[in-house]
Amino acid sequence: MPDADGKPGAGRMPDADGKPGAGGAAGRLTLPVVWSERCLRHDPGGEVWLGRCEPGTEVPERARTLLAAAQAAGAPVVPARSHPDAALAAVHDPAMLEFLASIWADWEAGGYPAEHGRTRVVPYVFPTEGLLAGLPLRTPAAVHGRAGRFCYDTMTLIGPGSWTAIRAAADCALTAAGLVAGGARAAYALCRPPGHHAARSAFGGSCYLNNAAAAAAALRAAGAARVAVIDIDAHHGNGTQAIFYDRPDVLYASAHVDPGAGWFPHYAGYPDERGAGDGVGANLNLPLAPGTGDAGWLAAVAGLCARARRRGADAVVVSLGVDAAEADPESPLRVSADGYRRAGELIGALGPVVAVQEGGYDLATLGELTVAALSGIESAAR
Ligand code: SP5
Ligand code: ZN
Repeated sequence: MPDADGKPGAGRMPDADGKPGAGGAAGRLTLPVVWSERCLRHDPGGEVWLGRCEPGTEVPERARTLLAAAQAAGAPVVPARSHPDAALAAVHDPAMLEFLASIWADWEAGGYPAEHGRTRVVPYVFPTEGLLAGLPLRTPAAVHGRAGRFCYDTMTLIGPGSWTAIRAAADCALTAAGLVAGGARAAYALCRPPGHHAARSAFGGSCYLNNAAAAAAALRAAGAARVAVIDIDAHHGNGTQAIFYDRPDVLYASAHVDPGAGWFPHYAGYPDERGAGDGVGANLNLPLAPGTGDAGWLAAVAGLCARARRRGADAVVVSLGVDAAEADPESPLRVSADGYRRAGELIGALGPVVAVQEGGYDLATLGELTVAALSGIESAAR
């Protein structure tokens, strides 16, 4: 296991398979990589998709691969510092924090793993608006009844190490935000699990706590008057959008595969979602057709950056998912590593950047893609 002390170890360099190392073509990195070994403790153990349990793509190996690639490119590794729950309560319902912290222990105490072979928390009843129809929201007596209280899909499972990793990922993002608030031009939070699908009181899409939103709120609390969240994950960050939807001080701007063409998160990410109340104009969605490729994707990223520049941003959080890439199994956007590097340059030119890892599921290329984006960011960040 790689240490959090910045020493690259033999045997985990990305060139072990004979390809050039990630530090070669994509460039060297000097920005700090904020990391916690605890991010590896979450093992969703698959995902229930369309009624069947499938292997799932949000696996611990993703984080190991990203860390090895960043270290091979020369980046120093900084251990995540633990932050108080108050930093999370800025963007999440404390009741959801309590749920996430305790549901595995309740599940285990209820005998679900030992007596029934249910090795992960999987919800089956969801208290939607239509189900409640105005009734008060009660707390179900059964743990399996409670399991869907905050979760909105069947793909976001919880196991024994999940909360440890979820909390560590948030600490990575908060630590990186602290480095940038303290004067660093850029920092990279190697968060796992990812976060941009998690809203104030709802989680799903392989996300539990919204790491990028927590970083943006921390930058605001540290004195940035305006923060821009630029989301280049292949999917729309419905959670981040929802958290900041009525706020003028945090721009949310995303380029993503068009939910109108049938893609997750299906219910959000449309171009007419422009913000509410004082936040009108501080939300920008640029949905893209499947198969878009570098030129169209980079034009959209430039559009996000233009909006950030126009509104003014003292600091930038980039939701850095590399699942828009050509080989990614979860999206059809077909962006190249060079496209990611150029997107990084566009974003880095906006100001100091906190890069927060989101998706990216092709283990063979996600390290190279992320290093490319980060090298673009740090070549331009001011
Ligand atoms: C953070 C992030 O990128 N979350 C993306 C979640 C999107 N997953 C929705 C689609 C799930 C279906 N996966 C099908 C792959 C074959 N098993
Ligand atoms: Zn994604």
